[in-house]
Amino acid sequence: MIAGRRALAVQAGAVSLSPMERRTAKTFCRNCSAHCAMEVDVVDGRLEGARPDGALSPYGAYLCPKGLASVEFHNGAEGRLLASLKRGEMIPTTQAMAEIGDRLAAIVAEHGPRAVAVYHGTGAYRSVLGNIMERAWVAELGTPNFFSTMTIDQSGKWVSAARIGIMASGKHAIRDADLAVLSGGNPVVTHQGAPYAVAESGAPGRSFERLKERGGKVVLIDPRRSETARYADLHIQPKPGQDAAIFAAVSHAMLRDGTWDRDFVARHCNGLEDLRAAVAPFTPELAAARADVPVEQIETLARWLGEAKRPVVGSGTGPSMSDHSNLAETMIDIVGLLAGGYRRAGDLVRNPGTLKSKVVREMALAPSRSFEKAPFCLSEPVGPLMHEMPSALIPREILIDHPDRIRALIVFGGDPLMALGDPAVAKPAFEALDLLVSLDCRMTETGKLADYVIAASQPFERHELTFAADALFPEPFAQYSPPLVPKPGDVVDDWEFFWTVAARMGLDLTFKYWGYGLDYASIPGGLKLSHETPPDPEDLCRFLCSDGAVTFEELAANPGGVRPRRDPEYVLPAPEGWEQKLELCPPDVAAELALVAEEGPDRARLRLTCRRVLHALNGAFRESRGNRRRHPVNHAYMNPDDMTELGLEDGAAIEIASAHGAIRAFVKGEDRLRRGVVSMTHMFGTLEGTSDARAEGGSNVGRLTSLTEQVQPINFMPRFSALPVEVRKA
Ligand SMILES: Nc1nc2c(c(=O)[nH]1)N[C@H]1C(S)=C(S)[C@@H](COP(=O)(O)OP(=O)(O)OC[C@H]3O[C@@H](n4cnc5c(=O)[nH]c(N)nc54)[C@H](O)[C@@H]3O)O[C@H]1N2
Ligand SMILES: Nc1nc2c(c(=O)[nH]1)N[C@H]1C(S)=C(S)[C@@H](COP(=O)(O)OP(=O)(O)OC[C@H]3O[C@@H](n4cnc5c(=O)[nH]c(N)nc54)[C@H](O)[C@@H]3O)O[C@H]1N2
Ligand code: SF4
Ligand SMILES: [Mo]
Repeated sequence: MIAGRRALAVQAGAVSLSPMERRTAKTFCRNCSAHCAMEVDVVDGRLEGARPDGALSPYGAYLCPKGLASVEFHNGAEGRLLASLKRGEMIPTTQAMAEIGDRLAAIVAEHGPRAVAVYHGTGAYRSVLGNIMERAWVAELGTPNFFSTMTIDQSGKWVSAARIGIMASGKHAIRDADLAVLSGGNPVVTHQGAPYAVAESGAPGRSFERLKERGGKVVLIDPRRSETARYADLHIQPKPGQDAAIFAAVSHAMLRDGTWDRDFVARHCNGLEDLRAAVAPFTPELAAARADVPVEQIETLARWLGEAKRPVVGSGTGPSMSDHSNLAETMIDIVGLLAGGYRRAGDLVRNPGTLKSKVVREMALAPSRSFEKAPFCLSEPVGPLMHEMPSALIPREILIDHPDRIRALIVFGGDPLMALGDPAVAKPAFEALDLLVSLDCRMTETGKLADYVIAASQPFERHELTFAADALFPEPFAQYSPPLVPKPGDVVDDWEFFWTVAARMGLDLTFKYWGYGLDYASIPGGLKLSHETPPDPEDLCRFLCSDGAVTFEELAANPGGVRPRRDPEYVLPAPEGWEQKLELCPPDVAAELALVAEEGPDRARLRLTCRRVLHALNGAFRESRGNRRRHPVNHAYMNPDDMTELGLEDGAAIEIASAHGAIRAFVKGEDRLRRGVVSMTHMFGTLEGTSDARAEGGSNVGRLTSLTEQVQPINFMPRFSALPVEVRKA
């Protein structure tokens, strides 16, 4: 413990009770892992207004529209489940959990633990205790079938790490960088920032402004002149699906000009000459022609990367969802390595972690190639990435004729039938399950098919810690929030569901401080829970603080959060004799580069690209009145010149067809888009849709995507962006 050198920034009198039962409580928003600090008014046990709390937050006073609306969402703006359901009929939640426990026990007794799978959706990430209890249960059960949205999101980044390795010192913090290069992400809308994309999650615009005030530059690569583009000194607006070629060409130019960081690369990387040979065909001219951008832009990007002292290179979902997504993400990482965009021994560690502190060293961690190792999927000879199996294989792992196939699926805070796309493949598989459970605060398309829907509590009703943001905050900070209002109706906390089901199955769980990259079962220690007495959630939070720079008691006494003031910490050198290296050009990467080099020009006239909306979070919040007014449907945005060419007027009903399916939608002109792009948000509409997108609240773009064709090797990532489509008047 570092209690000796800890001085606390204390926030006094945060909760004030008045005789009218009106109080202001300090808490934090859990709609995404930025965890922005906020104040909410609690009036007679009900939440009223919310406002940002800048007193201690490392982002300053900030709430995005989703944060500002979180009280409205909490109060049921989009219809909330207050009771659990068994095939559409109300059932007491306790009884439903007992029945589920018994069914699972019987399935495991007959078929073994592999028959049980979980899908961990976006909602699950905001449930700290639920998240860990779920992993404790999966580990105790012994099933390898852990799926999450990550493998239908940006697991190209995990593939890259598994193939080239990980630089343990991490990228430069935005607060230290002098050049930020971001491909295919729009943090100003999505608040998705470091470690993968480039920006801070909270107040992302401010992080770009500060960088520019310091004289730094921002480069954005996006077919759309997005909201983030307003900060870009250089905006490259390519055809979608060309990131692998663009970043291979940037590598080519840096190697050609001798501007790569020789010292860093020599110390930490193998395979430079193999990389040079593999990217030789990717001249800036070739990439510029493929992507249909001026060649000077690629040259400028390469030059700036060569000149920058502290560049940081990253990406959002664009490259992860398009053609050659694994290669694209790998080449983006390679450019970051060539530019030396990682912290060195002696660099300041701005946030060493508060709930869990870590020592940061300048050292390479060799590629794990975990996907080549057991346990393998049944339907494909592929193993896990970061201890997870590819979500796109869920339908095949259910339908395969094998004694170990998946028979029960627990969906935690997600809507996989919408998220996976290709309902023609996914829906029959979900229907073939012996048991499908959805644990959610509202009804989803997957929930409609489930045997049981368990009504979950919402964040302001639970005990929670800033666990997900602990390493992401730009400065050390932690906050704890007890429940602010009681749970309504017959809802349970997510952790209670997993604990209760485990207890019914006779499993004693061990509650541990888990983090990405760790195999839960191998984490030493933990809090042993009995299956007889439910744990006290406050004790669970106390346990999560037991190793940190602040104690639970300090957090509980300071509801506005705690910023541990500590001596500055610096990156340490690698341990003596450390020999692990990163691999810049493993054979599979070289082979994929050769394949892309041989491709002809892109002949697709239109490609559908992914995008997100400011006021919703994938499928969540979409049904609120405000969002229904803002987004009665998910419009198909197109460049007005493309619309003129197709004879389409603003608002016209159109049919969008891909090689896999067709949907009806409404078109809207957007001159921010380059030509040749149809830009549309996912998770709108109903699963299978009909001809009336207006009546169904939009169109399910997942009906245009495929779970079996054009999927990537290794993670089976479907093509959700840069998908060739045709558009005609409906
Ligand atoms: N408000 C809001 N916030 C969210 C979400 C939400 O739904 N709403 N969702 C959350 C989730 S789950 C995630 S994963 C994150 C995602 O966060 P982001 O990655 O920032 O999400 P998008 O806004 O979809 O940004 C993707 C960008 O990539 C561009 N693009 C598409 N195809 C390509 C391509 O081939 N190459 C390049 N270079 N660019 C391309 C698109 O035009 C778009 O601007 O956001 C999270 N935050
Ligand atoms: N075509 C296409 N498909 C895509 C994408 C795309 O861009 N294009 N994007 C992909 C990406 S990046 C993602 S992340 C996935 C999203 O896929 P999912 O995560 O499966 O979908 P969401 O709609 O985010 O589901 C989150 C659910 O969590 C619930 N929830 C919220 N809070 C809580 C809570 O505290 N507890 C519980 N138990 N539930 C809660 C919400 O009500 C909501 O139903 O979709 C993927 N699919
Ligand atoms: S950025 Fe995330 S945590 Fe912050 S207010 Fe918006 S949704 Fe909430
Ligand atoms: Mo996502």
